[in-house]
Amino acid sequence: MFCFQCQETAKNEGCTIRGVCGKDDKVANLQDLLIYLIKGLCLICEKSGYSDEKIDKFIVESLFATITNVNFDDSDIIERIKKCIELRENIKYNSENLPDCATWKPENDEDIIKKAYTHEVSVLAERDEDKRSLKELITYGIKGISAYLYHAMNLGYNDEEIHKFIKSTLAKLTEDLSVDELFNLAMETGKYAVKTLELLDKANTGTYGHPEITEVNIGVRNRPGILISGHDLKDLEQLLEQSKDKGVDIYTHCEMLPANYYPYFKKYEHFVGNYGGAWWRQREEFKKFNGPIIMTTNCLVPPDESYKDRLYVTGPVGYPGVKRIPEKDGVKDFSEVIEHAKKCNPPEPLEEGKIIGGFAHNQVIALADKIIKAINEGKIRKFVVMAGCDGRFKVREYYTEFAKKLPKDTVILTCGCAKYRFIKLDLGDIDGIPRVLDAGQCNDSYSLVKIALTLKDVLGLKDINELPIAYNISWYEQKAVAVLLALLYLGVKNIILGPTLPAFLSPNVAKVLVEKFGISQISTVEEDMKKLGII
Ligand code: FS2
Ligand code: SF4
Repeated sequence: MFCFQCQETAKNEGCTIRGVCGKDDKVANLQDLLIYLIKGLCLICEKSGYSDEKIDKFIVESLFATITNVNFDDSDIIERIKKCIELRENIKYNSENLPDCATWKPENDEDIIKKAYTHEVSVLAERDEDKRSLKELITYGIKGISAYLYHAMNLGYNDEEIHKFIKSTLAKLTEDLSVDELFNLAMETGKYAVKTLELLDKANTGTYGHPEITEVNIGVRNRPGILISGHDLKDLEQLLEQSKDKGVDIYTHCEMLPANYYPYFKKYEHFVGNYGGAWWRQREEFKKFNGPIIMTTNCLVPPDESYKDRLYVTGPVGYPGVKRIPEKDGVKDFSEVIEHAKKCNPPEPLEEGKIIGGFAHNQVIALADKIIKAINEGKIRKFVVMAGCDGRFKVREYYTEFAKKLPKDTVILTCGCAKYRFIKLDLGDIDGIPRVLDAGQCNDSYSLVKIALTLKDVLGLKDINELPIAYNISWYEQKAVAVLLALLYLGVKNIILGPTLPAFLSPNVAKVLVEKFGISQISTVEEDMKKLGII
């Protein structure tokens, strides 16, 4: 296996024996084969002009399944590979002069496994280091776009143009493009990341209303509970509806926390609040929760035997031996989970208190007058975007220290699980405006873009880089790659990225990003504050 798609990749070079995430070589190789064949499927769609919603949905969900911490189940990936070939074979196409990725057919599962272990389906099949780097940057950006689009589609929002972009771009990756062509395609990926984030924002707010300032309880009640993690709001809606008046409580975990900010979900009396912190603490926290846990998307950590039988997966998520929520025509059946919860003890308390959030674009724009006044009076000197992902490595303590040391006339804009490094600190407020404004999940990154663009207009600025906003972004998985490409597409410069630059950036590609966009890696808190003009 060779995988270097996430920030925790071994030695910041690549996982070659087993993933730091827990993915074994069989699953990693099967995921490579799945992507190889999806590219072939896209090529055939392009060449034949064939298009159908089933294929679009399949591509998006399968790419999502290959994102870090989503799917660890080899049999699930094998089924997707078979489906990919079946969909392809239903299209009438001329196989002459087509590459292997568009024509290869297995006889049985053994053939699939054998093929997955071949060099030609691996990331390393591209020998040119710079082309490989750009191809993977694009592929990971498209994985992120697919995840965002998947959620929007679940809520009945879709955009044909985004599917077209995904298919045409993945098809192009089978050709021998120049470094310049690939670079342009990476920028184009950023454009579609913005478009997809905007669509998802429309889907979420159109369905559940605009997030509003909310105090989220982080303690527990004394009834059995169900913990729901990941990002899918539709899953949460169905769970809340099916579990009301059943004597169980519902708690969010990690990236599901921002669901508490939506007006729509507040009507459920048994929707109690949030339990625990960022994804990487789940082994210790799930043990103490005592009740069933549902993973709707990433980040899943390979479960401990002590709670594996309380774990349920759905959508693109998979883990061998873990129960899947039954689904028919888009309706999920949570009855088994609810019955399971009734037999469990209430959750053990981890902490008490509240998290304040709900500062998505609509809420922040509603506070615009107050914010502009504070800026004009010099009470707010700078906003610092500290958004993205959290991770296991100790080096991420940097983000807690950074937040603590920020001068009192600065405000943090956050979203994603990166917030868990500082959201529970008491950083105070500026004239009633909290110093940490949480816009939501990483899926809500569009909110931060919209806030920046609105401020730019209100302040009468020409360039997004003239705003008093500094960017200190932490990344982990491929949705963050899509968000980074979106920011670059919007022309945001001088982003500090950490805790490390992606291993998949070759020295030459990294150099171009540094020269063109001023991207740099985190160093020390003091140095970075100086670099960002904060101190
Ligand atoms: Fe955090 Fe993990 Fe949100 Fe990422 S829960 S790192 O996949 O999607 O952000
Ligand atoms: Fe390694 Fe990350 Fe790939 Fe997992 S997803 S195998 S940790 S690079």
